[in-house]
Parts: sequence; structure tokens; C-alpha cells
Amino acid sequence: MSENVIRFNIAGDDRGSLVALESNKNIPFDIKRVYYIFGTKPDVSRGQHAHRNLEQVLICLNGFVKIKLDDGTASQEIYLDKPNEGIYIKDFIWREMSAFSPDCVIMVLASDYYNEDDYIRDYDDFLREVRTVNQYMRTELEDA
Ligand code: T46
Repeated sequence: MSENVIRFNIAGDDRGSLVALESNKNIPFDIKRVYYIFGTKPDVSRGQHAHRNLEQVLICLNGFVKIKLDDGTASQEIYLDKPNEGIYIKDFIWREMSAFSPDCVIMVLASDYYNEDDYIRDYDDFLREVRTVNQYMRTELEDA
């Protein structure tokens, strides 16, 4: 899978640190929604779905979490534990979050409003849809 970690510049001085996030600058889309996940119970796995039309950047503001990403052909695991680091997740990527530390706070920036119809929650459906999309992209490239 392609590199998808974004490292944000820290504007630090002797008082501490500050990170600024800006649409279409260090965040590669227009930010329409922000949500955050905290107080996750031990041994819980979250996510386990993909989106059809949504880009997101996940930033672990406190603690740590393991993120598994799967594009239907390959998967990777990333540990997020720095408030100046995010992962960019485009559409048609299956994601799972686990190994949450008790103090974990994840902030998510999203390119669109919440829409339950955009979720693919069954892994076999995800594989079917992602193969169809990939086949369509290959055909478009060949015809270009
Ligand atoms: C994702 C991962 C990283 C809302 O009402 N509005 C929202 O914007 C969101 C994201 C969720 N909700 C409601 C829907 C559920 O009743 O909050 C509840 C928990 O949502 P969900 O089970 O989808 O949470 P996660 O942690 O499994 O997944 C979330 C996002 O839904 C998803 O887009 O990529 O975080």
C-alpha cells in the first residue's frame, strides 16, 4: 500500500507546542466534519468497515492505537501515538482500530458529513466492490 502517514509541522516555543490543520494545505481535502473517539474500552476493536466516498485523516492526540488498513489486495498496520502525525485514508479502504491505550483520544477530520449509506460494513461486500472499482479504473487507464 502507498505511504499514507502525514507529519504535521509543530509550531513550538518555550511555552509548548501547537499544530495547525488547514483544508487543502496539510489536510488534502475540504474538512466538512470533525469527530473524536475517546474512552474506548480495553480489548475493543472499532471500525471494521470501508467508505465508498469519504476521505479522512486520523490523528491520535493522546495515548496510542493500532490501525489496520486493507485495500483489498494488501494490508498494513500502523501505530499512531503522536499528535503531530496523521494517517490519510481514502475511499475503499477497510479499516480496523484496536489496542487502544486507556488514555487514547483520536481526532478524525472527514471530507463529508455523516452518512450511514456510505459505509460498507461487510468484508465480502467490500472485496466485491473494491474489485469492481479497481477493474473500472484499469479499463479507464487502458482506454485513455
Ligand atoms: C471511521 C472510523 C475511523 C455519528 O452520529 N456521527 C458521526 O460522524 C460518526 C462518525 C458516528 N456517529 C454515530 C454512529 C454510531 O451510532 O456514532 C456511533 C459510533 O459510530 P461507529 O460505530 O461508526 O464508530 P467507529 O469508531 O467504528 O468508526 C468511526 C467512523 O464511523 C468511521 O467513519 O472511519 O471511526
